Parts: sequence; structure tokens; C-alpha cells
Amino acid sequence: MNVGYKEALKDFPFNCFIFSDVDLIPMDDHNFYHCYSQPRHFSVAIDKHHFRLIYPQCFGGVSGLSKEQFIKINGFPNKYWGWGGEDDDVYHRIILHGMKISRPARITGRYRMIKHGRDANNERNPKRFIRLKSVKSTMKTDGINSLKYQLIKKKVYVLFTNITVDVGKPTD
Ligand code: BGN
Repeated sequence: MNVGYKEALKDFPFNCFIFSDVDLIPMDDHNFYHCYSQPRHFSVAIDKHHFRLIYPQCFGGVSGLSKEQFIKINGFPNKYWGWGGEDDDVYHRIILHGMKISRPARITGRYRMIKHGRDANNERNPKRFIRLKSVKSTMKTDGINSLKYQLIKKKVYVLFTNITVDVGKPTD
């Protein structure tokens, strides 16, 4: 997410960023992908979860922040490796900065999830629980201000740009 933000800004001075899991397909085109006065959670009703929000603090799937909101929370954390928790970390960052989550109505925020098994090398991250306990202090130093990566490949297609980067290995 942080790499996407950084790389997009090299191409154009965008002021709104939508972050979408690749397996989520919106079902209703009234679910407008633009930025709101509060950070937006778009994927509120996914077929896999019987078209319900699985928990009130959920911010995963498809989300959107203005550049101002994104900078305020210092972007996404970089210290979550593997599956889970990074979206919950962002939820805490938003709340800790006095903002609220904005959402479409359940009927509009419907999505289909493309069926897939667990991705190789993306096991559940056992450290996610402990990480989530210290967001208040880690969010200041772990985020867009500490992002490090090496650009390997950038291929521009008509509707998207595919970016490959090396993000290194976990240090702690
Ligand atoms: C949650 C995950 C999210 C994920 C949703 C939906 C955690 C942290 C536990 C304290 N959060 O359980 O990352 O987006 O499920 O699959 O695992």
C-alpha cells in the first residue's frame, strides 16, 4: 500500500488513494471510489462473509484515504509480515488521530471475493496481536516515513501499472 502511494505520486499529484485487495470485485457502481471527509471503508458487505461487516472495527479489503488523511496517520505500517492485522493497525491509527470511519450502506458496499486458497509465503502473522497493542507509539515511526524498498520493475498497462519491489526481510 505504501509503495503504491509513493510510486503513484511519482506519476501525478494525486490527492486521493484507494487501496484494494486484488480478490475483491465491487458489485454496485454506486459505491463511489473517491475520498470523503473521513477515511472510507468501501468493502462492507462481502459475499464470503454473507454480505455483512464481520466486526465494527473492520477496515480491510477496500479502503480510501485522502493524501491529507494518509499523511496524518503516517500511512500503513511496514512491520506486518504475512497475513492479517495491518488493516486493524490502520483502523487504530485513524481513531487515535481523532477521525472516524465512513462507510457506504450495506446494499451499496457489496463485493464478490474471487475464490482462492492461502497464498504461498503469506502465512498468518503470529506477531499481529502483539503489534496491535502498541500502535499508539509505533505509528509515529513505522509508516510512510520509514518506508524502504528497491524498485525492481514497473510495467505500465492501459488500466493499471504493475510494480515489483524488493521490501527486504523482517528485522524484528
Ligand atoms: C481479521 C484480521 C484482518 C482481516 C480480517 C478479515 C487480525 C488481527 C487479530 C487481532 N485481523 O481477523 O487483518 O482483514 O480478519 O479477514 O487477524
